[in-house]
Amino acid sequence: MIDFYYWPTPNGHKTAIALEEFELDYRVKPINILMGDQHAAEFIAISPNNRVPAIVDHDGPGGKPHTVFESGAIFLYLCQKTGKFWPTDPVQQSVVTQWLFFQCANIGPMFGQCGHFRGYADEQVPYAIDRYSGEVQRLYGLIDRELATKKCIAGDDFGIADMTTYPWMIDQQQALHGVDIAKFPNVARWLADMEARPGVQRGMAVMGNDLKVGDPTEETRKAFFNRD
Ligand SMILES: N[C@@H](CCC(=O)N[C@@H](CS)C(=O)NCC(=O)O)C(=O)O
Repeated sequence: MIDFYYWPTPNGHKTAIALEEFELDYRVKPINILMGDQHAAEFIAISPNNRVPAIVDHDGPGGKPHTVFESGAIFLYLCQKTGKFWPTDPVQQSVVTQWLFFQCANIGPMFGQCGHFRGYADEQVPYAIDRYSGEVQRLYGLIDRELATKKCIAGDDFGIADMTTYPWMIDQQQALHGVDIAKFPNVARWLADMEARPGVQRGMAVMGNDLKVGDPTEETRKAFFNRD
């Protein structure tokens, strides 16, 4: 059994999709990041960077519990644990790893900052909005070019690069990031393929798609934006 420390954000969704696609038994431990749960000492003991997602695998290596934070590390751990979505060919392993790291190091941080400055920041900062919106457009263009010749991000087979990237590009995120999907037809085709997968649908439905459960106070809001 895996304890899954989760909130319905893109990084949370992608890991929920993985747990479904890998067909693993898990139970959800909600961490309401808008109410400050990520700053609780018990959670920091599991996720030192006070971010979701994190997992505790009670059937870890050697039969002992094992904790993993950082979504990319969680994905590699699940591949190693199960052998699923992990190609046997070392070249393809390297390709998959590149696109996994690409998502964690580029799509996540840039899209995240774009969403912050466009949708959540208290003040409008035109330089930041332009900077991150431009990066999002560039990254959409990059993925659109890749998907012109491949069915999925790391090749023709669905895999962890698709699971990690998909929740960052759903309609709700496109609206937040100011993306016109008509400009990226290969991404649009791939999104439709992802949406058709039952594992993706189940992962996205784990806690729905609403970040806001409870009423954040000024104090929890400050904690969320790290101004405390
Ligand atoms: N590099 C981390 C990023 C995780 C992350 O940024 N999680 C966000 C939700 S998508 C979070 O927990 N935010 C809480 C906060 O900012 O206080 C990963 O890939 O796991």
